[in-house]
Amino acid sequence: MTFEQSKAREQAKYDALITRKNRVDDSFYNGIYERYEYPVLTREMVPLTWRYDMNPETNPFFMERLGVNAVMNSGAIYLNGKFCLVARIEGNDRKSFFGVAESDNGVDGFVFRKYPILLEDTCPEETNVYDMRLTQHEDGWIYGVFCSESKDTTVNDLSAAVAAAGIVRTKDLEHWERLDNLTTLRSPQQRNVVLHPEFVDGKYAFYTRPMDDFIETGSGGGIGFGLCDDIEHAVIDEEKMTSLRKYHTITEAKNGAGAVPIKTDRGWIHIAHGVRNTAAGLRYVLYAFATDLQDPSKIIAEPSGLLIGPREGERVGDVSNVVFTNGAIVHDGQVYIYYASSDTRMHVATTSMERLVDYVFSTPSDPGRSVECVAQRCDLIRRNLELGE
Ligand code: M1P
Repeated sequence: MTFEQSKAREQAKYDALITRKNRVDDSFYNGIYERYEYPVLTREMVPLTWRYDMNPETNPFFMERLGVNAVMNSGAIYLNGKFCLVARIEGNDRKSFFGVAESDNGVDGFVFRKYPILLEDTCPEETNVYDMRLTQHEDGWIYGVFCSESKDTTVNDLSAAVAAAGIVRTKDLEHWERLDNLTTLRSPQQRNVVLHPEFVDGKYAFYTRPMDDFIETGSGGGIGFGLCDDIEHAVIDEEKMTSLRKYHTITEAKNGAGAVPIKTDRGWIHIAHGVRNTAAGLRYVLYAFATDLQDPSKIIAEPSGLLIGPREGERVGDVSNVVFTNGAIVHDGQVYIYYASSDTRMHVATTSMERLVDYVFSTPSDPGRSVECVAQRCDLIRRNLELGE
């Protein structure tokens, strides 16, 4: 095949993907949310200009020169009439970066802007960046909080790394100002940090994830919460605990804040991830909980178990058996939960605010032991049978 033929064929495939209509997957039902037939973003939806050298003289075989391995964990925001995702794009070189993809309806038609985001190079030791959470803060800025990863030079281990929370801000997702990384005085590492959209006691409030180590959270008990005065030089001293890791639950190994909390009349709804260990490795699922409107660190509802788990093709990818979210959008009473599967591609699940509130506040919580879980289920069955079912 000639250069021109290969280019035309790949361009046609790309065009077909970005114009493909997405449909609710009717084979799945739980009443809580809808799943969709196709992912909303995949590596094939990264523009050809980001991957190929389009010049036949310097690229006679029309080869990918800078390939993309995965498009995943995306921050999400509704801005200027568009559903915007700030996706984590992982190059074949394992380095991640961010790119803005926009859609008119939130379920299909996501197209990347012309260029990825080129962050200010303010941290010479930073090797990798990923998983940006986007917060439309009441101070008027849109903040992006992401993982800033550097090599751990204090130990003699080539793969040892240190995770910190990087912070940027913007008004248009086009021009970004980099602020100081978050400092947490009592936690050596941080990942999965989320900025709360409102001031709490007049301060900026962050959900944190204290960790002793890059992979293991160690003594970190779950999702933390801390306040800071100055967002430009953010320092958190005390981190209170909110959603805890618990023995024999979906959060036993670790958990982490995901989407920016959603404000409802009854409380802040959080969609986070929980991790447990299995013989096949770590399993990541999404779960939800609610915190108090006045004290967003205080848990007021904890529906039992997982909200979204990896299913069918979602189970397989670069890091299999994983679903992960770092963004949701509420628009016109509908909730769009963006989640990645197996660190490979992005999906959406949709629900309504009404249904999400009902799920979070009316689903029973986990009693913690099999015998009590069976009693809980028998009670449900008895009530159904009494209805004549
Ligand atoms: O590989 C699964 C996820 O692992 C990390 O999450 P956590 O910090 O909770 O282990 C993140 O690096 C995330 O990017 C990744 O999807």
